[in-house]
Amino acid sequence: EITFTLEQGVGVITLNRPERLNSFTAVMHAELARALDTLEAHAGLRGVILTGAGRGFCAGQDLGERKPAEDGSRRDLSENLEKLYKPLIMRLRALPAPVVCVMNGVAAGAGASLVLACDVVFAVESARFIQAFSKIGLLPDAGGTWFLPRLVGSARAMGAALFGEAVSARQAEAWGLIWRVVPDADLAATLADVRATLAAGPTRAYAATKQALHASSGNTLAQQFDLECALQRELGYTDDYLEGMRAFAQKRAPAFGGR
Ligand code: LHQ
Repeated sequence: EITFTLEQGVGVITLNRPERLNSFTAVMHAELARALDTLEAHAGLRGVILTGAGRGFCAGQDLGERKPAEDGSRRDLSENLEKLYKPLIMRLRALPAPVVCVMNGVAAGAGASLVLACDVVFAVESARFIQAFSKIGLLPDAGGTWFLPRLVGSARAMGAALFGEAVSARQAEAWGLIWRVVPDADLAATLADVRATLAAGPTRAYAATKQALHASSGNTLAQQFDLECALQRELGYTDDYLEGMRAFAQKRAPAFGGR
């Protein structure tokens, strides 16, 4: 239910259940977990791209798999969240390389949370975000209540989460929920550009940047200085820093090897 390639250090995960807008099933979760095993074990990892097949990115949990019991019985929803969604989101956040979402269409429910867990998000102009949870009597999960207020502030987070109205890609960009909107026609080109950028990037610097920016929301300024010192010390010894400085002096583009 996904396709996964790993070339030149860049993993591309494509959610692939287009007829159900790539909504999550247990099978899809298992396949994503296997892809993450591979990505985590790859010493030369330089980036990951997440996208979807068809007109949607991800419509959240497959509601067919979680059918409300017609007989009125209730169920524990936390198990799925703890065993499937939490590891997925936490593992993507912890990867020592940027995870870039190239959002090809609508993201709803846990699908929206997945997008927000990515380090950088490009979205086609026709894409929308829907905090669909309240419409089925739930709260935003899969990290949604953590990501949303940090990205857009509590007023917008509350409005979006409580009322569940669609947020357009343009609005999401204006709010700072995503990095950039691209024309629908540029989807494939955006994916190719991101792939080339990640494959040729200063991978160690990217990893340190990701780590530091993620750590900042729980740190004081003094703690963040300590982290910057520790990480910059390491980067000062990398091949890529040497190459970056040489390229600057020689007025040419750097050729980073990711080391
Ligand atoms: C779907 C789905 C879907 C199955 C579209 N499932 N088939 C929840 C519970 C438990 C534990 C843990 O966490 C969670 C977290 C969650 O993610 S809760 C939120 C779940 N997601 C939603 O409530 C979103 C449901 N989908 C929608 O509201 C719409 O499909 C959106 C607004 C995403 C897109 O609308 P349209 O562009 O009009 O497409 P559509 O509704 O016609 O969908 C196309 C097909 O995909 C359709 O099937 P059909 O047989 O009629 O062609 C939908 O039934 C199916 N589909 N989402 N989540």
